[in-house]
Amino acid sequence: MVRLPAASTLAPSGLVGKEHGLELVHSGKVRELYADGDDLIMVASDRVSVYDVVLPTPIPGKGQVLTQLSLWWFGQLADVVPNHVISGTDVPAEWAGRAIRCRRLEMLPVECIARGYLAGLGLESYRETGAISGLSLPPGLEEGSRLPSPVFTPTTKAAAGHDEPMAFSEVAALVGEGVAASLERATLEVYRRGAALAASRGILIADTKLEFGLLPDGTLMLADEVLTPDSSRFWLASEWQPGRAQRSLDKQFVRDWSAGLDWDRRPPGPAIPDDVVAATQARYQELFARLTGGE
Ligand code: PZK
Repeated sequence: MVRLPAASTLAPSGLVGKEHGLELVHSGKVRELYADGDDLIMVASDRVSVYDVVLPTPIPGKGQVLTQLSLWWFGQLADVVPNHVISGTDVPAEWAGRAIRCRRLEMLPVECIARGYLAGLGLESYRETGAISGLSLPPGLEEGSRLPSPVFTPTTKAAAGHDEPMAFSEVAALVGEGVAASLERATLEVYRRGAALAASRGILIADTKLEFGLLPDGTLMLADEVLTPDSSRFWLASEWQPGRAQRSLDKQFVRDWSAGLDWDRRPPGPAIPDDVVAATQARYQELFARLTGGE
């Protein structure tokens, strides 16, 4: 069994920042993770990435919207699988609204992806082999097509470079047969429940990436963020049209604007103009209101 590293071994000390008296244990493209005693505090920034490049201009309010959306989904899905959330309010005041106090888990080294529509790497795999993660799909599907039923397409968690697809047997070899089966079940059930709820509000969730961890007693817990536009592809149902690339509900303004620039999609990215920032900000807020509204 893999032992949970002590907080001080998660990142080499001397390289970690100290802010608010908390130790920075992980810095992602758009989020930071701090240790607070036995707990972790996950902080979402307003940074935005397109084509895997973080742009120099923040989208004000993005971190708050994604944090509140994730908290809302954790609540909606709590009967499917328990989650790592301790509190969305008991966080340092400067991060109020965009941070979550979480339980520290033994994270499982698998990116758990569920796909209900053909896009991204799932589309590439289907075009090359007619299958995704070893699961044969019917012929004649197009970009954006809905799959006959959602599929579990786990990948490795590469520290650097690209995540590689994993067969179910490879997941089982890493985490054990029982945990692997639980990961597949929980991933597909979270996706089905989330996609059905979103669809009832005019939003399609094409795919989503989930991360899980274990409590010391072996209980499987949903961790990280859940069903946010940074972890999932959201499409407007009214615009959905298989056979072409679908418009991303959140970042389309940024993508459309950047497509007209002389930028090779390598860092550093270009600064985003005010009108594109404002339109993108409005998109995030609209997405949140649509999904969570009408409670
Ligand atoms: C954990 N990440 C990803 C990287 C972030 C997040 N509950 C947990 N217990 C232990 N470890 C993690 C979690 C969670 N969630 C998550 N890395 C470790 C990550 C960078 C920034 F906000």
